[in-house]
Amino acid sequence: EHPNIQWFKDAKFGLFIHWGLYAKLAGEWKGKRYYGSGEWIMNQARIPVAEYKAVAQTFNPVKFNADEWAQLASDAGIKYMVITAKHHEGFAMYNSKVSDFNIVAATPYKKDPMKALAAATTKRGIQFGFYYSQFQDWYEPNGGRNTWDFEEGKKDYEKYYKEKAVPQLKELMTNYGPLGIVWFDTPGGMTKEQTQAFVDDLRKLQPKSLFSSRVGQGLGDYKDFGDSEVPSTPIKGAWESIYTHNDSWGYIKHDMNFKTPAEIIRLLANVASKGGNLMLNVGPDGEGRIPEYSAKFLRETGKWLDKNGES
Ligand code: FUL
Repeated sequence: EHPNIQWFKDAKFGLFIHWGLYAKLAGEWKGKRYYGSGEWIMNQARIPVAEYKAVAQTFNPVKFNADEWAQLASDAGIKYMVITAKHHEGFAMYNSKVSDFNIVAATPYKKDPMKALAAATTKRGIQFGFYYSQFQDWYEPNGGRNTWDFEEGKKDYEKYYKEKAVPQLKELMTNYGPLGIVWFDTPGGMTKEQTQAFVDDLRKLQPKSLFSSRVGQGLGDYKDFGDSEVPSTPIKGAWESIYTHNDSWGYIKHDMNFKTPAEIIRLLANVASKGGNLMLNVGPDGEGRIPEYSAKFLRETGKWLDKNGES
């Protein structure tokens, strides 16, 4: 068991945030609408890297306000926040020296929102963490799963890990203070030995951070179930269920299927009764705003938790 697991076991409620260039596209590409998993639009629409890259020039989330987001989380009774530092699209939402495809170097916004968010959450006693897509990277010739620009047979995954994924993870684990969680996702084909070496290397930087189970090979510090899955019976040990507030992780402007406060509370109660945490996702838009219904329903959830002594 990880020596720092207790806060996680007690947490019950986390906030997941999917935010990247896909938020700017908002579920639409060249007049065609997509539904579900807005963060997959580059893949769904087979958008060539050269065209996707240009989206960055229009990404200017001037409405982003770290204190508002962290205060919302706090009002909702949330104890930890995990945000996408880099999703499968390969775009770093922070100031990265490793790749120019990042919010500071490639957008008119030019600022690092993660710095402000790390500070705003820490100030409110919320554990802060990063999601990082360690294998899938559709922007890189050697990253996982872009087969529309790059030939699978020519990929050198080792090179991608060595030159992008590991150095970026090291930046994230060095420049943003203590992280509660590093949330890995969709492991590639690394063997157990390779995964162990990868984990050991990163652990040195932040021995107190918890690693999600999607690092692969059973080497995470707690268990994540599938997307939108609650186990049918109580489970011992530390674990988490992940759900999104509407039907997509990343922002889609034509998705209004938000769970009501009553539905969120039922979900929380179901997960808690089986001994786990619920990490509920919101998808801020390309301007940097959390959707109005997410903010409203999260606040109402928080009020209910307050009144019923659960928080
Ligand atoms: C999945 C990803 O592929 C989705 O885009 C999303 O991030 C979800 C939480 O995990 O595996």
